[in-house]
Amino acid sequence: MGIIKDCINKKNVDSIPVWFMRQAGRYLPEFRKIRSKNTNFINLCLNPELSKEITLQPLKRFNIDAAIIFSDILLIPYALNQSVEFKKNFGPNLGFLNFEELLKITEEEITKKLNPIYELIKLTSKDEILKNKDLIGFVGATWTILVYMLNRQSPKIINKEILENPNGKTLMRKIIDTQKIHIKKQVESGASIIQIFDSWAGLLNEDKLEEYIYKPTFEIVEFTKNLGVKTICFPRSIKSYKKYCDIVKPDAISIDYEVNPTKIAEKIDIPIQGGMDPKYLLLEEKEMLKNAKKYLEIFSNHKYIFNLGHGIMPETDPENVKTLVKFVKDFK
Ligand code: 1CP
Repeated sequence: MGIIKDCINKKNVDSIPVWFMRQAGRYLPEFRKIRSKNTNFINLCLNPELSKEITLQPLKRFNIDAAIIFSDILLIPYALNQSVEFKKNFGPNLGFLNFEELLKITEEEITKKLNPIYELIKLTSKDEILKNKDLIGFVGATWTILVYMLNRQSPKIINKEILENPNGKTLMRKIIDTQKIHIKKQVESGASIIQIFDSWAGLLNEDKLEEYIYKPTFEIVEFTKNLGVKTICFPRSIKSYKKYCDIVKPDAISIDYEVNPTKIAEKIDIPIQGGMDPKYLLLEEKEMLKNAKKYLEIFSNHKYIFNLGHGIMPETDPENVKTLVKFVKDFK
């Protein structure tokens, strides 16, 4: 257990807690080396030894406070027997859905398929390097998973096929049940925090938020709280973070880089995470640190976890990440 959890529990901490979304992955040469030998991404996620190695790679380089498990939100469609492939320069490509078959899939079948992830968490949580640090497990939010499963690739806009799909409601219920199974197993295996990624929250209009975002996410947050574990929600580009927090009641909220941090600091009392635009890590050191300072100062009277407003970009130089972490850790 580490200072990220302490911060979410509103305890005082000696330094600003810091970790990065997508910290384990594409920008690290040691990741790319493993990835080049493992062309099937899902199989790599289901290899506990290699996934553990990738999970810990950023902790070997940087003085960060948490590891996030190397996995993917699309392992839920995979567990529900939808094929998932990653095509170069295209992104995820999902197979056709067989609704009747999908509804018959049992908890035992799901946990059997995802068991390597739980093995990865068991192996990783025991590692010395995570002493006094957090191990973050995660799921994609119901809405984001629903979009990938029905659209079968990254969405650009939300069309009628998604919102008016005759099987949509039943599929949502199956996704929620699967998320609960997956969260419970991650927690039992040693995940100390659960982050919920709603990457496509910004694509929905206000009138659809209740049904597709607030209701299912509240249920998942409540379920996770009852397991005794804190949740961080990242409803990327949602119209109102304040309303989201009031309704969904996450333990901490991760903000994107387009939202005005000063307004967020004024309106929201719960611990806040993130915000800085990942593109600043591609700029000169001075520009990058100036922007980091902005966030640190705005949230200086808040419980704040330093992170970005979206994942680290593949073009990022790991040395810049190192400089940024040192700056955050030395900030008083
Ligand atoms: O080709 C490769 O080498 C694979 C790239 C990659 C990696 C490293 C993918 C494919 N997923 C991951 C790991 C991953 N994904 C992690 C663990 C590593 C870490 O964060 O340090 C996590 C937490 C995710 C979460 C994830 N996957 C999200 C939510 C966060 C976000 O970025 O919005 C989403 C939307 C996905 C789907 C996904 N998986 C991979 C890609 C390229 C995508 C996004 C595609 C798209 O834009 O729709």
